[in-house]
Amino acid sequence: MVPTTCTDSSQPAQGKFISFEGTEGVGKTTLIAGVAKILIEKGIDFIQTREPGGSPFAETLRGLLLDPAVTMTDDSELLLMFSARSDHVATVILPALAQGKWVLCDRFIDSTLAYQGFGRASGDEQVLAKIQILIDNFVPKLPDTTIWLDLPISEGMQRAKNRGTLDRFEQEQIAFFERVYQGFEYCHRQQPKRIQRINASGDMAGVLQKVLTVLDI
Ligand code: Z5A
Repeated sequence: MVPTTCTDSSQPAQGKFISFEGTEGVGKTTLIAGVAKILIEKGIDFIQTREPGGSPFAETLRGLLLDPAVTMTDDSELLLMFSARSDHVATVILPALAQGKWVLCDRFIDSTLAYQGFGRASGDEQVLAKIQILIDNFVPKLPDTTIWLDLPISEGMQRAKNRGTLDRFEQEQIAFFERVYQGFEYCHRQQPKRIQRINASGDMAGVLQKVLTVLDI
């Protein structure tokens, strides 16, 4: 997916970078569509994008990263995530923000800490330190706000269970996703101001309302 755009040239520059995070099936895609609808109603310029992916090069890497037929080492996976991210940030996110647009991004750096740092490496301090070095050196802009959709693993899996072929991550066992959840808890503890924890249980309208309140729109 290359980002979709909504343009209203009358808007003053007020770009905001918002990422949406959570374990599998928490409702990020559905929620981002709800936020996008409100931004259109309010005439706020935005782009909608995702990781891994969001630029032509990064989408190519996404194909590799999610392909269940591809095997790679944990370090290779981590570096590919950052290679994709570097291109996405430079060619899509920063230009949009510079034009005053809001950026709605489905997953960003916290997914790397959660999936590669905890899902793959159980929170190993050396791996977390490696990830932090990559963030410090290759991510010039952190999200202004991150929405962490907090939902029990079993509920997310229940929501997502009707999908067809499972990708490379979805094939993991439940223990992997439990560690990923701990990873998001870790991220929230580290940066409680940026990362807003939203209870994602309950109907979509209720979850959307909580998020709109946090984003003040
Ligand atoms: N990954 C990584 O390892 N490291 C990184 O740095 C990054 C990513 C950036 C990308 O997968 C994979 O890459 C991801 C982590 C890894 N792997 N996993 N697992 P993706 O982007 O293709 O998929 P995803 O991010 O996991 O999203 P998802 O599973 O497709 O789910 P979602 O977008 O959060 O949920 P949804 O599609 O909006 O909703 C799922 C279903 O629930 C759907 O039928 C909805 O209608 C329903 N739904 C949504 N909200 C509700 C409510 N409130 N109630 C009831 N039902 C609901």
